[in-house]
Amino acid sequence: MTALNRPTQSDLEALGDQFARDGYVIARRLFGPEDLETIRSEFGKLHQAGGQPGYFEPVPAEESGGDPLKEFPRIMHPHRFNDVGRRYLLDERVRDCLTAILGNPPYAVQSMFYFKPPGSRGQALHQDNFYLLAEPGTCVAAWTAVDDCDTGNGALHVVPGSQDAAIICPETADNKESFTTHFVPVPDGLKAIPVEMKAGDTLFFNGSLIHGSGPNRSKTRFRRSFICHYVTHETEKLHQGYFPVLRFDGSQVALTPNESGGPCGEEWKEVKA
Ligand SMILES: O=C(O)CCC(=O)C(=O)O
Repeated sequence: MTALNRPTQSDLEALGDQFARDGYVIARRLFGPEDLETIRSEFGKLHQAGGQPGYFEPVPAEESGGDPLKEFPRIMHPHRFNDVGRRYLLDERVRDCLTAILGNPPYAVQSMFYFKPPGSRGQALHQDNFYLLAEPGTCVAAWTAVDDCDTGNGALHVVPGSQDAAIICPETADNKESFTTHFVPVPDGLKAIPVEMKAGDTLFFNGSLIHGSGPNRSKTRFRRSFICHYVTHETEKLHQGYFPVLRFDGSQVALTPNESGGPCGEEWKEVKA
C-alpha cells in the first residue's frame, strides 16, 4: 500500500482484501514522524516519572536483578490515565483501517506500550482471544512499531494459516525466552515468520492468529511498540478486565462480562494478553 499517514480508499480496500485472506495485514507508515515523536516522548516521560501504580511499576536498574523488563516493564492500559494513550487508541486512521478490514467500526478495549529494551525476553506464541474472550466475533490487534523492528531486536512473529484456527489451550513457555508463561505450539504444517516493520507501520491481526516474539538480542536497540486491542461490533460478551469498552467517539458500550474460561477452561486464569 502507498499510504502516508492517511490511507486512500484504494489503500483501505487493499487492506481489507489482505486481512480477509490472511487474518493479518500491515498498514505501512500509518503514523508519521510527529506522531512517533509524541508517542516516544510521552511514554519516555511516564517512565522517567517513575511509573503509574497498577499500570506499570518500574524498578531502578540496581534493584532489577539484571532483568531489563523490571526496569522497563510494559505499560498496561495507558489510555486509562494518559491523554496521548487515549488519543492514539481512538485514532481516526486506525478506525478507518479497522472499519475497512471488519466492515464496521469495532470497540476499543485495551492499549499497551512495550519498551522491550536490549537484552529483554520476548512474549511466547499465543492467541489474543484466549484472554479477551470476545464472543461472538473476535478481537483485533493494532500493533504499531515505534522503532524499526527486525529479528535482531525481537520483532513480532506471526503464524500464517492460523488465522482461522480455534483457540488452542496453551502449554508452558520457556521462561528464559518469554516473560509470559503461556505458549501455543505451532500447528503441524505451519511456521512462525518474522514481521519486519519500520517505525510508524501498523500490523493488524485477528484474535486467532498465533503470534509472539523472541528476546531482544541487540545490544543497543529498544523495540518500542504501541499495541491496542479492539473487539468486533457484534461482540456481546468480553472478559471484564477489558472494561470499559469504548466507541471511537469515546462513549462507553455496555457488554456482558464473559467469565466462561473459554474452550480451555482451567487453563484460563488471568488476563495476560
Ligand atoms: O510485542 C510483543 O512482543 C508481543 C505483543 C503481543 O503478543 C500482544 O500484544 O498480544
